[in-house]
Amino acid sequence: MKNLDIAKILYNIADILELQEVLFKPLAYRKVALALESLSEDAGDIYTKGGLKALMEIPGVGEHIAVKMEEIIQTGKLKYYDDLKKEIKVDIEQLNKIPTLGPKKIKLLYQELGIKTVDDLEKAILQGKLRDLHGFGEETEKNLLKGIELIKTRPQRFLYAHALPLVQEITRRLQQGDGVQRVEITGSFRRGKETVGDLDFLVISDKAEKVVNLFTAMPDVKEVLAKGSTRSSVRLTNGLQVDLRVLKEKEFGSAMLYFIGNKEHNVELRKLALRKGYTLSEYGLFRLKGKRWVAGRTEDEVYKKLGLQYIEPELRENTGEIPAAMKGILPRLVTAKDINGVFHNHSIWSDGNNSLLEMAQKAEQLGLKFISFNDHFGHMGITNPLNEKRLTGYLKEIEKVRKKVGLRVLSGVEIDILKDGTLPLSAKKLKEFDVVIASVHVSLKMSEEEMTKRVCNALENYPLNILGHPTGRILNEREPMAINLERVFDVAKRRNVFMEINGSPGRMDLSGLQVKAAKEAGCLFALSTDGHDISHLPFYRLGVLSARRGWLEKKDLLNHWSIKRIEKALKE
Ligand code: DGT
Ligand code: CA
Ligand code: CA
Ligand code: ZN
Repeated sequence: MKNLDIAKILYNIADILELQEVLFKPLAYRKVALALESLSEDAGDIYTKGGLKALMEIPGVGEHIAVKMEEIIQTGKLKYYDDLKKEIKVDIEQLNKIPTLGPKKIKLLYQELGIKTVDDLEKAILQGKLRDLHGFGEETEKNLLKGIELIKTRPQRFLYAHALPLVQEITRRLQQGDGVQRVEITGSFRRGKETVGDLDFLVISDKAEKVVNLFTAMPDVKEVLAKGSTRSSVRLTNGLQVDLRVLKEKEFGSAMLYFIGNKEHNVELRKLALRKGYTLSEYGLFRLKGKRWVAGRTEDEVYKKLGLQYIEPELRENTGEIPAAMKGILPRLVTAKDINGVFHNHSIWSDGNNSLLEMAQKAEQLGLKFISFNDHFGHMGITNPLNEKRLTGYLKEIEKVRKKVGLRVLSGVEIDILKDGTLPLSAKKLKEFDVVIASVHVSLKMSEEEMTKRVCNALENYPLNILGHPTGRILNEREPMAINLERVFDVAKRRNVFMEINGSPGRMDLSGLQVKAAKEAGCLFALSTDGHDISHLPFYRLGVLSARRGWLEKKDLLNHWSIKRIEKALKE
């Protein structure tokens, strides 16, 4: 059982308990689930090393939950959960997957209409039964139907962050294989895409069959989809497909090129090869006449023969990287090492799990030189937002934290952009913060024209520093809101507002392609964790992937600048 699978069970337990009107417990389960989602160490390993005691050191885990985790780790099941499911008879797991449907609505649907399954829900909507319920209406019905359609037809893609621990584990296992010289992950994962359809591994070994056997025998494999002497595909217990190819050293570079892709990049490379008198395949670069092998051991060797600079995997999307590589003008991409600090962090002053001090200390441990706190300010009830009354205490505590840590602590808020494009604090008040992030959180469904005006209005009329998660998308759950980003980029540039690259695994907002467009429009960027827990702070590394996919160099990112220069830029 992976941390994420355990987390899912805990989330579902929380939802069922909420249906049963149990108080407090749901919150406790959700808290642990959240911590598990971003824990870098496997809970199973933690348990093996230190038993129940060690589990209880995971944030939020008390004895009761630790015992349940122990059962899940040991048996892969939890009797308490199975009993709860039988008791309640509501298919929480499936209903939860419908975008816009959360535990509160599921509960209401069950109590008022006895809805237990996705099919029940679809029937009830088609019979028009939902529109009279409190908090529902024809609009909600339409959205739910769309959501049902979506989960029925959409092949689920996996979040990069959720695939990451699996990639690490599979790599480790393959490296132990007989005669294995090298293991590389390729495909969309290697390109740093925010979601992946499947995983693609390449291995160099002269004992291909043994490697294939090792691969199909991994403990997480649920089903072997294909198995040959040098290749295989499997499905893991969590549903993710993993492909493997075992190769010889001589073809490794050309195979890397082919499997890192993307397809459109590959097609362009082949065309270029043909123009230069070669053919390019996954097996190598060959002379067109006589088919003599020319190159293929390394990617660099193939790019060189084609007259190209080496192209970083994140750029291989056929969005202009090949002509740029021909001219030798590819950007020198930013790396995680270039990041000196992170923006957009929450604490228990709004909806975070940790205190300001805990967050700042963790950032310091990670080697960061600054952290910016941006607790919610606005009207969204669920996030326990700050208000004018609580601001004084918040700022005072930030002042205290400053004296206890060695890194620079920036004060700020994440403030709601209201429906009419105004903010719930005056421009004068906003100037008292080091960093003001403004984001859209409520009334997401507006026409493109209205939403664009709303956001531009905020950019024009207030002293903002960063536009938070500019599209509002939630991966696999919520589509980006309708907004004309070109117009937003123009205004942001003119008003010196940085565009956010939000590294929260489920957001990744802006996307790499949008970052590229914003850069072309002249914008600068602030990379953020959107951290709600100390375990979220390392998420800035995901943001770095989007920055790289957006062709950013270190000069484009506020996070790389010196503190002095950052503070000066934020005042402008
Ligand atoms: P995914 O898995 O949907 O997130 O996206 P990818 O890019 O990982 O796609 P996948 O797994 O189907 O294929 C892995 C790589 O293989 C892909 O990045 C490029 C290459 N590839 C796949 N199909 C073709 C093709 O029809 N032509 C060429 N030239 N390359 C292909
Ligand atoms: Ca893939
Ligand atoms: Ca694949
Ligand atoms: Zn936000």
